[in-house]
Amino acid sequence: MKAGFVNIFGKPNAGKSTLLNALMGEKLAIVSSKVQTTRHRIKGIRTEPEYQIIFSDTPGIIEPKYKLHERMMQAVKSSLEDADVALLLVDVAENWDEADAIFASLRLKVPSLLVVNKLDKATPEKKEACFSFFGSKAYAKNVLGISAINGAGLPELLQNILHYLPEGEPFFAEDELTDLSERFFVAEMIREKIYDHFEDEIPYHTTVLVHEFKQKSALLKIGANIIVQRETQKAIIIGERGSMIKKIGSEARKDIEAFVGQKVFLELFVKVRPKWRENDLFLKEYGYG
Ligand SMILES: Nc1nc2c(ncn2[C@@H]2O[C@H](COP(=O)(O)OP(=O)(O)OP(=O)(O)O)[C@@H](O)[C@H]2O)c(=O)[nH]1
Ligand SMILES: [Mg+2]
Repeated sequence: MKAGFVNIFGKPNAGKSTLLNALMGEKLAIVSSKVQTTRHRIKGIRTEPEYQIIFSDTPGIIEPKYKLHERMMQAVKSSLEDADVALLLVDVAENWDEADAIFASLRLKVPSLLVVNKLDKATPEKKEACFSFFGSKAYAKNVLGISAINGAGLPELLQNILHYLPEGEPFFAEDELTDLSERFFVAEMIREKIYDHFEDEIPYHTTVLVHEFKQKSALLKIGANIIVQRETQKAIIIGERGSMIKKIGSEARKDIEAFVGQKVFLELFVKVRPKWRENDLFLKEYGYG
């Protein structure tokens, strides 16, 4: 039996969450076309007869600008500490030198695989150039190409991971999929809709906290607060006569119902908490502990 932690690192938007979901065959992590979507370490546990891999999605690596960012980078740090195998993910279309500088700075001591993503939209020449750029880097045992969005290259990636995965007994029961709560995933599904529908600073000034999660006969009642920093942002999220919050609520409710497998009554509120991203108490309350 092989068992271990395989942690995914990369710049924002490289496709780390998309890759976690593809490796799990299940949507655990939210995805968006905007940078800095993931804020926590998200574990996905895959148990097969011959192995157990605990994959971790992590926030995109950035230079912290406020306390929320610092917490996000702590999630990256914790994932650096317990990795058995590291996946260094790069978008074939991003700036390779920047990615290289970040990967080199991680000073990984565990076997690391350089994974080039989004090959579905790269020319063969671009792909070759990227492979030869990263092929000469000392931190990578191997360079592999994938498309996380359509699954191309994933069987080979898994083969490579298993090659470097240590022997050992499983860490989790075989029916465990993750270590995070249903409440966490519900909050994330709501947050994903905010990334989908709002531009500029809104997604970055927002967080979501589930405060009620109760079975009421045939219905699961969920209450959640959408936290913003300013009154103007609250007005934008609510929209004209409540149109935007209604849209977010009904889209999120559909995802949540599919996730919990039952009918959900979802109630959303918007709360203004000035500078919550800089406030230790708020950050703790909102799950950025
Ligand atoms: N064309 C293409 N797009 C992809 C692929 N993988 C991911 N994407 C897109 O890239 C964008 C970012 O994907 P995410 O999975 O959210 O990226 P991430 O690395 O988790 O980003 P952060 O959480 O912000 O660090 C989304 O629009 C994805 O649909 C791929 O293989 N091909
Ligand atoms: Mg992500």
